[in-house]
Amino acid sequence: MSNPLTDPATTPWWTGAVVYQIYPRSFQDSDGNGIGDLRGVLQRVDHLAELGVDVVWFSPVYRSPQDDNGYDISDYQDVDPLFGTLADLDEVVQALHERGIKVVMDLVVNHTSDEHPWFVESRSSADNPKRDWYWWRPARAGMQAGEPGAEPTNWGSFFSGPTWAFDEATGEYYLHLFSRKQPDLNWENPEVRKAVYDMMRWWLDRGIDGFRMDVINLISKRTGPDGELADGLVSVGPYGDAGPITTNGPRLHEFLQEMHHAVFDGRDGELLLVGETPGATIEEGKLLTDPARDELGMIFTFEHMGLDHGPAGRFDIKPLDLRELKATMSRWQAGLQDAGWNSLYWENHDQPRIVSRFGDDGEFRRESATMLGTVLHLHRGTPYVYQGEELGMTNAHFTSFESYRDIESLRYVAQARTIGHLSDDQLLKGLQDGSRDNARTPVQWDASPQAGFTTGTPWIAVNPNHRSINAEAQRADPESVFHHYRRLIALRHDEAVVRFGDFTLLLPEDPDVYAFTRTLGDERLVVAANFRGESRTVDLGIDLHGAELVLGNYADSAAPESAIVTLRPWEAVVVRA
Ligand code: ISL
Repeated sequence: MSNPLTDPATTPWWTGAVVYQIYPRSFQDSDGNGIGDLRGVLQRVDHLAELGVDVVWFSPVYRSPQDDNGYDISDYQDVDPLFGTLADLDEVVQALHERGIKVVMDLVVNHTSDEHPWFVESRSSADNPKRDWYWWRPARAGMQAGEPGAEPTNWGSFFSGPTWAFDEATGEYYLHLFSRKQPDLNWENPEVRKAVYDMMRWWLDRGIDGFRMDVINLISKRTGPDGELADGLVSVGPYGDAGPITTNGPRLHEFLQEMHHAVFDGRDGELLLVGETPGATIEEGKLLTDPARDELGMIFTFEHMGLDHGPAGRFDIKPLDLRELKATMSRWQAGLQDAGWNSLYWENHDQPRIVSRFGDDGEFRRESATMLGTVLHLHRGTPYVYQGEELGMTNAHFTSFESYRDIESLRYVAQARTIGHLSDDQLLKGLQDGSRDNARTPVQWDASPQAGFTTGTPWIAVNPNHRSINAEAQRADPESVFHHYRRLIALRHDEAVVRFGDFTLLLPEDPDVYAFTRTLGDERLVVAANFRGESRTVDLGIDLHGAELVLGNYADSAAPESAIVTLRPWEAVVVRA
């Protein structure tokens, strides 16, 4: 059986697209206040056009108290003054559209800000008409509301601490899976769903081209029972794991189909709809992305992002076992081969930089960054490039706690300190490896003091390595990470086999080499990549005599002459054979 999404006659445009994620706060500042903004984006649209991306996804620019850098929204239909105005956004959208680049907005509707008028009303009294728009619950049976341990369940939040906040005025608790300033919306209430759909239609009518849906598989959830203790989402602290109980709830597919019919009908295929779905299995992935089901176009999965997590999660990073990465990626390739669609990513605003994580951000930074890009972009699916990934930007390598800004990191440190079993050195190491701030340092445009990001003081420090790693230098160097990403993006546009070809993993047991084929009719590409800083020779089992080099990441890359292939440190080759 072949996947209907791979039929060139009917496939939607986004199966051939590459998406670029902008985290506006860190992209480009235009007014010197140290925070990136929309007029800053206008200054850099040509960078995006030169890179050749098809879509820009904007992390939230809506009105927000910025407790979680905009993922806490107090007005879905306005732009926060930090970032500019709705008119600025219209200008950015127009400038991108003029360059053939579509625009996807972040949709954060599992929760709002506690300063959103809906929540302000909801908390105002127990009989307010909007009370039921959020999850209000009394204290645990037999306990005094507000007392330690009286929360309705024992759950720990994604950002440390409990998921229930006590509200003195009405004596009840509200649910917040993220920070206490991010109360969860109650999707069981049809008025909530209607309000969300109306807002989504308003954005589409303004001319945007799709949505990236934040933690969309949390919208249908159970509110009990207690979760398992230890090794949960937050492994430090006395809290239970809410994950399995609040993820992929019983009405998820019903809600998404309802949303699809209420908002997307009549625009089918025109919109890029990508859901962020932590914890989704392949079975879930198929249900969510099979076009016949009218839910989403594709999802962000998390399995590959957890492979280097130790027992204590993202702040407990261990070396990657490449065999596990290959197994995970190829299971998803196979799982959605006949129905559904993968999104492909190494980075986003929540993840450490890939070159520091799976590559080598020192001696072989250029080689490993280009190798990692090659491997990802040669899979079937829609690739996402996170700002700075196309420059091979590295982790922040901050040496003091004071440099960190992210609420998740700060609250983790605070909680860990109250428990006290980790030393400051261990805690700092955890942040250096795992903090979301690694992805949030300003984009490195040039070698000037603030990397061309701002004329003021940036809200988070610029990485000092911008003096050598920056867009200006890379534009002038044909071997740079930037030009390699340009070639990868062009390859997807030019080669149907990259867009549609079937995926077959080679050498699953090799600990160092990631190799696979992509096949479409008589066309075959062979991809081989070395994840080590030493040369490796492997037998691919495919005769490459006469093969043609499609792409390599060394200036003198050449097509191998036989099945025996020698790859230099972090080398990647793509050949037609
Ligand atoms: O990075 C994480 C915490 O370890 C993830 O679990 C993350 O919280 C999860 O992927 C959800 O992320 C999204 O929703 C969050 C927001 O903080 C993230 O930035 C966003 O991508 C709440 O809106």
